[in-house]
Amino acid sequence: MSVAASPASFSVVPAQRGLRTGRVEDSVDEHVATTVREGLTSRPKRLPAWLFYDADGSRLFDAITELPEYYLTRTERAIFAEHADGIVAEAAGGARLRFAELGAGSAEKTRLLLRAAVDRQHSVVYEPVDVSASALDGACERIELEIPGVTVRPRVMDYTHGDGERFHLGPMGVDERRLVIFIGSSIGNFEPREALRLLRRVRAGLKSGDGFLLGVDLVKSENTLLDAYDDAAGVTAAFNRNLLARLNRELDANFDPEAFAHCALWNPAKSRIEMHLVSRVAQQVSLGGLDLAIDFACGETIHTENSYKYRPGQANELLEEAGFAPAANWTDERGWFAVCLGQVE
Ligand code: AVI
Repeated sequence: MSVAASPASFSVVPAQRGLRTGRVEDSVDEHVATTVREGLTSRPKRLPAWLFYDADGSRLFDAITELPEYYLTRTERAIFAEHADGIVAEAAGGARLRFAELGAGSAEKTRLLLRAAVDRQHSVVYEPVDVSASALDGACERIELEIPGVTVRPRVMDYTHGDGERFHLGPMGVDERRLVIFIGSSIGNFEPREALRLLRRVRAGLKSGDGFLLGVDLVKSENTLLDAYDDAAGVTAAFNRNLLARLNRELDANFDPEAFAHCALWNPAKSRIEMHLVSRVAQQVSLGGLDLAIDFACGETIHTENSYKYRPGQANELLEEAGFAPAANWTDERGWFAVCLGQVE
């Protein structure tokens, strides 16, 4: 276990939109409210990782991806830089390809694939899928400007929920194949059962020849993994604690984020990095927006994230279980990260 004992040296600069100024938000998001009530009244206490990503949390995550210890982003980017042409050729199999990406993000790594597709077929349709329309806005405009030949068709959709429901992305040309991209080790933040359910839903909305490109972080030395989730500059600690600051802003809570230590630990039995917030003292916290008071014992934790690490071959097993035929894998020379292509037969 590694606990960051000192306060984070990385602080959040309030976003420029006038909303994140420390005052309580005007209205309470019901989904956030229900989730937080459930999570903080259960034992052990837990909060889901999606709560990290408010405006401040998203900026902190972008900062994490640049950290020397956080090898994931740059390793996956290097795989794409080296193999984009091969990935596109393998997925296209002679047809025209169009891309759908789960989670919009900055699409920084996807650009490498889009460029390779434009080189190959002159133009390409890119469909970023996200629950948040605002997350899609900026990224889309920039890509069309930066890569002539790319047409962006954003889709606002909650791809993480909707048990049993089909995942519909709309019609395509006769000679087109769709490649659904889910990269950045995002699958690692899903429980194994949820991951399988998500892939099955996506598979149900695809046709023969379409593909799924999955980026997974692989098991490696415990120290390397722990450093990636407990960096020296304290950015990951700030990311973890921002969750409490978010509850202060949105739910009128009075958490003192520094009264909680950031803890990252490797759980070998579950093959996952866990993040927790550990109460440094016995304390009571009130959440005015929920009319709720929560007691914490000294050392009691809130479990905030799981990040599953795959062993080689495991992503292909997942693809197969979801109904895709494993078609190709690309990895880096250290074997730290894998990009796996599954196809619908
Ligand atoms: C977004 N996700 C893949 C990141 C991860 O590595 O699990 C989130 C993260 N948590 C701490 N650092 C980064």
